[in-house]
Formats: sequence, C-alpha cells, structure tokens
Amino acid sequence: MIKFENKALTDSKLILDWIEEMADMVNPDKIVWIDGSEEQTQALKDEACSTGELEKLNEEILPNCYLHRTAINDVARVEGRTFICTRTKEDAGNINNWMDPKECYEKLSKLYKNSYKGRTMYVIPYAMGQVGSDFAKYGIELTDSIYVVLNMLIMTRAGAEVAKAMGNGEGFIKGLHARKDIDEENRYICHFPEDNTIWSVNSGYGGNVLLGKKCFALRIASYLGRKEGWMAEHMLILGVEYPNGETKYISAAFPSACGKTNLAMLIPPKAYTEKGYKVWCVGDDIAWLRVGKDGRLWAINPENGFFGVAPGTNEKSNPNALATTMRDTIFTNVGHVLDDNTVWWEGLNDNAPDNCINWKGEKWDKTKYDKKDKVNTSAAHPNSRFTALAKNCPCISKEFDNPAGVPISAIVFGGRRAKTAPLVYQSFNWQHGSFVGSIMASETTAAAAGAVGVVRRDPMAMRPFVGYNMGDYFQHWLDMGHKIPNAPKIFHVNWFRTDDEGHFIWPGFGDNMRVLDWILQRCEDKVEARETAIGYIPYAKDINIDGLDISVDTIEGLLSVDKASWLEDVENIKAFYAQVGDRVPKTMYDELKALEERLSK
Ligand code: OXD
Ligand code: MN
Repeated sequence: MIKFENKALTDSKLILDWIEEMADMVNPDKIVWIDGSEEQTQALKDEACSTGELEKLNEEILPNCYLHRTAINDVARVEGRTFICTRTKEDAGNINNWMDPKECYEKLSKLYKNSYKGRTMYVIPYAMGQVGSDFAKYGIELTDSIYVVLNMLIMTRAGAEVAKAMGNGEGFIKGLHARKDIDEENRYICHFPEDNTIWSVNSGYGGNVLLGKKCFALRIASYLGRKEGWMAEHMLILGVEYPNGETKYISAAFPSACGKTNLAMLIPPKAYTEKGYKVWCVGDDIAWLRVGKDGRLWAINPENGFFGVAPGTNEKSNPNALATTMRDTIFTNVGHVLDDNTVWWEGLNDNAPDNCINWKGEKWDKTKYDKKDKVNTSAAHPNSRFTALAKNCPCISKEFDNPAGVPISAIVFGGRRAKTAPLVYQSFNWQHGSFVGSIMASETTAAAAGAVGVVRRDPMAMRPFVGYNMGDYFQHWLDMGHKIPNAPKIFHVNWFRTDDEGHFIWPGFGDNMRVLDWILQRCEDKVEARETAIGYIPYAKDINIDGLDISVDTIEGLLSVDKASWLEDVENIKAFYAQVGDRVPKTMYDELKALEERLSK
C-alpha cells in the first residue's frame, strides 16, 4: 500500500494505482499531496527559500513575491525535444516530432528510474477551467520541484477541492515531471494523447514543466477537442465594453513575440476612454472554445494566471501586466536588485541598477550590455518570466470565473509581416477564415538569432502546440464551421508593417483598439468594406484616427495589398502545405487556388 505524508485527497483507485506505479519507478523518499491551503503553500515557500530554490523579495514593495533562477541551460521551451507519441507516425504528422509510445515509455522509464531518490514527490490535483464547469478537465501532476508546485498553484486551480471534483478520476490527465539532472541531451517533453499522459524529464523551465499549460491545455486538449467536438487554441480572450455597458468578446491568436499579453490587457486611447470604452482581459494565452446552446462559440481561459515575458513590460507597454506582478508573483530569471531586494528587467525603465545580480546569478555589469548578445549581457534573460495571478490584474474581466465562458464575436489571427499583410482584413466566411489561419506567418526579427525577415509559417499560432497531425487540425477547423450556426467572423491583423527605413508605421499597443473597433463594427454589419483578392478590407476613413498623428493616406498605405508579394507568399504556402503532408484538406488547396486566381486577375 502506498504511504503518503499527509492525507490522500482522493480514494479513486484509478488515481491511487497510477501514483503507486509512478512512485515505484521514481522512488521518492516521501509523497505529499498538495491541498492548496495557505499553510501548506507558505511552508513550501519557506522550505524553498531555505534551500535557495527561491529568494523572498522585498515584502513592502513586492508582497508575497519570490525570485527563482533556472539552470543556465534550461531557459525556454524546447521544440526539438518535444514529442507527440501516437501509435502511428502519421497521426502525429510531419510538423511534430514523433516517437513510438512503447519505445518512448521504455526510454523515459530508464531516465525516471530512481530519479526522486532523496527527494519528495508532490502530487498536484489541478483543473484546467473552472471546477465543475462543462469546459473543465482535470489532471494530476507528479513533480519533485517545489517551484513547479508553487507555479501550478498560480497557473491552475489546484488542491483539495479539485481532487474532490475529480471523483473516480475517469479521464484524468496523468502528468509526471522529474528535474533529474537538467541534462539537455536527455531532456524530453513527451505527450501520449491516446493515453492522456504527459512525461517531462530533465527540465525545470516553466513551459516544459508546468504541465497544465502548453502540454495539457494545448497539445493534449487539442487532441481531445478534435475527438469531442470543441477547440483548444493558442488565443487570448478580451472583452470590449461599450459606453452603454454592453461587452463584445474577441479571441486572437498570434505567434510568440507579437504582443499577445499586451493586446489582452490593452488600455484604449483617450479618444475611446473619454467616451466610456473599456477593455477587459479574460485570458492572455489559451482559449477553449465550445458551441453553446445558442449556436454561438463560447470561450473560457482554462488558466488561473499569467506566465508572461518580463522584458519589455513597463508602465507604457502594459501597465496592467506590470500592476499584476506587484504581489503574489514568482519571477524567473530576471535581474535581482540588491539595494532594495526587488527585480529589474530590460525595458522596465531607464534606471538600470548598479547593484544587481543577473539571471545567471552573477554580479551584473550594466556597462557591458550589448543588444546583440542579450543572453550573455542582460540583467534579465530575454525569456525571463513572471507567474502572476489573473485575479490580481486590474483589467481582469468579471466573466473570468464564469463557468459558461464568454460568447465570441470575432476571431483574430495575426502575424509579424513587414510588407505583405495589411493592417486588417476580414475573411469571406468561416471556411476562408480557417484558410487564413492556416497560412498565418511571422517574419523573424533582428531580436532572434538567424537571418532577419525569414518567414516562418505558424498556422493559428499552433505550430508547436497541435497534439496531432496538422492536416487533421485544419480539417477540424473546417468541420467546426459546420457545427456553429452563429459563428464568429474571422479576421487577420498585422501591427508590424514598416516603412522604407524599417520603422513601424502603425503605433500599436493601445491604438490597436481602433482596429478592434472596426472589427466589431463589421461583426454587427455597421460598416462597409472593400472586397479584395485576400478578403474584405476597411475603407481608410473607417479606421478611427481621432487623436492619432497619422493621416488617412498613411492608413490607406497600411491597408494596401501588394499582389506581387502575395503571389510570392502563395508559393511559400504551397511549400508549407507540402511539408504538412497529405492530410491537408482538399478544401484548403481549393482556397489557395482561389486566392492565387483572384491575385492573378
Ligand atoms: C508562451 C509561448 O510561453 O507561447 O506562452 O511560448
Ligand atoms: Mn503562448
């Protein structure tokens, strides 16, 4: 019989047998259930501080905030080490790494063997979605890391209540994480969608080890969504409140480094706030979408917190995110300001501290900072993070906890394109909108290593997160269109068009509200649009530029469609579809052909 340090939170045989099986393999000294209580959470924080895993920050300035540093070789998600282990390779598809499940279980079992020796196994029962709602799904993560426990307590609803809601455990997601040696060569993030299982080993970095997030809420959930007729998407959800108090909801998918968290927490420009417009954040990263009884698409944010990128977050770019991090937050790999025991990151303000420990744990020399070598010269790692509670966000929507979710009026796709994509366009219908999502792309920036301006296709911003064959995922989007009588309209935006000197033309940030305004007007047939080869484009006069130092001519330019560069893009899309392989639906090829024909006219 398995022995726990504290009272087991379930008597489900299914769950207890599985824990026993895992414990037999990893061989922990102790097994502790995470109940979510204040007392247990505080005791774990104290323990982590005593071992150096966490450092307590200034209680007056940053109450209940902590700092953690990961290993230097373990600072980001690792797509190359992430596997989808379906029985056949075809079911994982060409875009995913695949391993045979049997082979993978065997390989990882060897790595896990006795890996918890001398350590504690923490058992975290957690929910993605509001406990008890139709959307909610449950999981248990076993981990040997207090950092993981404390992050999961922010990012998910976790603890005794959840264990109770899990009942006999039917269908729960089985997650096993072991820090082991943080050995890159033996780092694996493996998903077994056919077994509801996630195994992660040799990492301690958030995206690889907070198994509720990318692993469950996107990879496993996308697989379940296809099977069960719903969608798990890499989307923010926001609500635009009108002066009359009515709120309309938008979900939006962007690849990383396109300002998703900023858009989710947008503060509208004066021209709007003066009239009484407000924007509310429901989620900044993941949306689960289901067809409601009313035939509309309803969305929840299955998470409970934000795992946001710190650098670049400041009073101007995202005051709401900054305010969210001022309490109850775990900072990872940011600079540690010794004078007042606070944190600092590049782009927080102009006061780079003199007396600072960098993300590697070394004394930081701010005079050596080199924009071209941020990883080695900055105080904070470029991918340093804050883990913060959604409920601490000043603009969190009152619907955040609503188990029914919010009805979505518009789905927005976006990418970072210097020239090709206009500021905004609307797809002709759901099928064409799905095609628009499937051809999403971003150009690499000077900030990333490698060539600048290389187009990376990232369908629906889900390239690293679809838990099955990307071609089948496209088909699932098309199929969903037939199941949503009152479907959202689908749009594409691009905040990143540049002039000939490479400067961004559109101001972005809060001014993106002006584009959301047009989008919502289109959803209600309140504004006309111009039909073009790629979709419906606004008349320049219909983008509100009140208070903006931009002319209607500039907007006209931002909305222009250069057919030659689009035709070039068509070739790139053909190559990408070929790479996705033979499960790309014929309908998508038909849409591509139709686009090419319209462009060639
Ligand atoms: C994230 C990501 O951390 O998309 O949200 O990488
Ligand atoms: Mn993300």
